[in-house]
Order: sequence, then structure tokens, then C-alpha cells
Amino acid sequence: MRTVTNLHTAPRVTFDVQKVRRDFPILKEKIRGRPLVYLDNAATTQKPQAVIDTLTRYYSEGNSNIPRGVHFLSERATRNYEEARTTVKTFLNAAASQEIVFVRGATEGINLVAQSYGRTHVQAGDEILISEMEHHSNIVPWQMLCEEKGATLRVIPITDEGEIQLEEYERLLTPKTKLVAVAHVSNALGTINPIREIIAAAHLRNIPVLIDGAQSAPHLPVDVQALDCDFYVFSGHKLYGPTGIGVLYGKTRWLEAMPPYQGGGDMIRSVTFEKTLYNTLPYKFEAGTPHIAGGIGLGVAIRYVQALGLEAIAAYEQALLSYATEAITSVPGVRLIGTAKDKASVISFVLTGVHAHDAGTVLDHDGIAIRAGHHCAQPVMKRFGVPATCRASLSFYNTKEESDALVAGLHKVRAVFHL
Ligand code: 7TS
Repeated sequence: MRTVTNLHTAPRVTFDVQKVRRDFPILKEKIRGRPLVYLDNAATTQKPQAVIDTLTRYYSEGNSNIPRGVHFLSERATRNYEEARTTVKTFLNAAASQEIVFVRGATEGINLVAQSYGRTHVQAGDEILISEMEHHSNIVPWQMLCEEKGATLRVIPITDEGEIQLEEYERLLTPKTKLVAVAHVSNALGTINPIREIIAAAHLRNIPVLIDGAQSAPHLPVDVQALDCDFYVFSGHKLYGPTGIGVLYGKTRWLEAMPPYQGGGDMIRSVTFEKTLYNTLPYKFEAGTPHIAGGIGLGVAIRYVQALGLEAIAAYEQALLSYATEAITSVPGVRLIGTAKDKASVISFVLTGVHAHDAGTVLDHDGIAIRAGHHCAQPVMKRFGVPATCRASLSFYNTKEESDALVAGLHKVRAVFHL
């Protein structure tokens, strides 16, 4: 058992990692006869039994479409799906459930805002501001919008440590800026961006801000009202929930002012061939049969995380991040990519003389799962002059022993390549 201090409430809380691990059946798996060491949590997290059971139970005992039915199963599925929305609302501390739009994931949430907000609020000559450390999901939708509208994508540069250059950011905020879209936590560098300051600076100029929370929702407490962000997106599958479900949070006043993203069933109040009246929030943005089991499963995943406590999770993961960072950098030839003061979960690095993919393959032989590649953040690779990095990304179910296994694996990589 490990003991960590809860950052925000004085008494010490215990975080029993071995007990937590027992909730995740996949962690018992052997890969090629070796215990799985799963360090690819930024790509997707593993699922606790409670989430797996929820999906099985839904399809075996509760499957039904929502919200059309008047029968028992449909009413119950609708109620459970809407309860999940309330769980998300509480999790993010949104002002109202209607501000929680279920989408497929962070990617779809960003595309929704780019297309819908973009259609009505962005014109030729306008600018969208993103940072140099964004995931492709927070670059390409804005590029597509800019191309359509004749607008310009501007990029906030980052430092050699992988931090946003705040002075440059302020300089790039102009009357032409129609939206700022930045990651809360970088998937390629691990940097925790100072989004409170970023949002405040934009709001001084009445510019709305979208926060890509794909890598923050699983690791940090998030309060969208305290942050005052206009939009916040995350993916369920990176938060111990199912794939194919995610969330767009939007302030009511923005969502009200935005046209629907897609047309179809459930997003309407009435349809004639002459005119369609749209549904109220959030249904206006939820065309078609959604991932019902996914939404309910996400609710269960969030309640699981809430029971552990985001503060306790953050404290445990921070301690593990420090331990693993120090251990990995002690391996000869390792160079960290991303050395920001404030980091979460991600350790990106290169090993001199070995391509990241080769290192990843050798580690995989020992059951150690890391990510090797550009992590859908090619501009970050370009900024640091590397084709790819190895990335170990941590979760609260990872242990110091697993970090030690990774370090032993890296020594083995060096031996295999005669370094
Ligand atoms: N934004 C960030 C910061 C991300 O890390 C990711 C996925 C996305 C958006 C897109 O999320 P999706 O669920 O809609 O695909 N990041 C990663 C990764 O780092 N490795 O695989 C996926």
C-alpha cells in the first residue's frame, strides 16, 4: 500500500494501488508469458470491472432505444442515459445538464464546435488561435474551417521546455481572433498549460476559449465554471470508460447561439418539408441514436474515478511521474522531450541511436506497452527536431515496479542495439 497526501484536504488519504489494480481485469493478463506493463494510458485507459459489467448488463438485460419508447426498457434506458449526463455535469461542475452534449469523443466535440460555431461566427479575415503543442484533433478541424471561410490559423509558439509562450500568446490575441483552442494537458509532452490565465486573457478581449481536455479529465480535477472556459471536450475511453462516447461541454449562451451540427432523429421538435424546428439543448446537437451503453458506461467510469477522488489520483500520479521521470532519465542516452515545470502523466523521450519504434518493439517483447511515434502531434515532433518519441503515459493503477520494469527494458534495448 502506498500513502499519498491529498493535496486539497488536510488529512492524509491512502491510495491502495494493489486494491485498485484488482478492479481492472486486463492488468492480470500475461503478454508473451510476461505480466502486462501497460504504459499507454494517454492513448486509451483500461476499464474497471464495474464499467465492463455495465456494458454486459445493458446489452443482456436493458437494451432499448431512447427516448422514443413508451415501454419499460426504453424508459429505463433513457433514465440511465440522462443520469449519466447528470454525472458528467457534476464531474465538470457545469451549471446545467443541458450544457453537456454527448459526442463520440474529443475529436467529434472539437469538430462540432469548429463546424457549428465556425459556420455562424467566423468569416473571411478572422483568426483562430491554437498552440504549437496541439493534437491533430485540435488542429485539422480548425484548418478545415479556415479553408472554408478564408480565415487564418495562428499558432502560439512553445518554449524548448514545451511550455506555451504566454507573451507571444497575448500578442497574437487581436480583434480578428474569433476563438482560442488549446489543450489543457499535452498528449505528446505532458505539459499542463496555464489555462486559467489563457482563458482570462482571451476573455478580456471577449474571445471564447475551447479547452481540449482529452488528457486532463482523467488526471486533474476540472471545474468548468471556475475555469470559465466556453467549451471543454474529453473522451470517455481515456477516462476508464468505453470508446465511442465523449463529451462536449459548452456554455448555454454559446450552444443556444450555434446551429445544429448534424440533422436527423431526436434533434428536432417538429419536421415538415417546409420547415424543421430544432430541439432544445443539448438534444439539438445529438442527432441519431447515440452510444447509449457507452453513455451509461461513462457515467459508471466517472463515478469510479470520483470514488477514488481526483485529488488523490493526481497526488498519486504526480509522485509516480517524478519517480519514473528520474529513473528513465538515468538511462544513458535518454533525452526527455517535454520538461515543463507542470506536467501530468506523460513521459516522452528519445534514446540516442535507436528509433522509437525499435525501442517500442523490444519493450513489447517483455510485455511492456508504450507508444512510439508522433502521437498525432507532428508539429511537436518538428518543433523538437525528432521524427518520433517513445512515450510512457501513466495511470493511477501503475506502480513503481512497472516503472522499474520499463527502465530495465530500456537497458535491454541499449544492449540489443549494442549501445
Ligand atoms: N486531444 C488530445 C490532447 C488527445 O491526446 C487526443 C487523443 C485527442 C484529442 C483525440 O481523442 P479521441 O478520443 O477523439 O481520439 N490522443 C491520443 C494519443 O495520445 N494516443 O492515441 C490517442
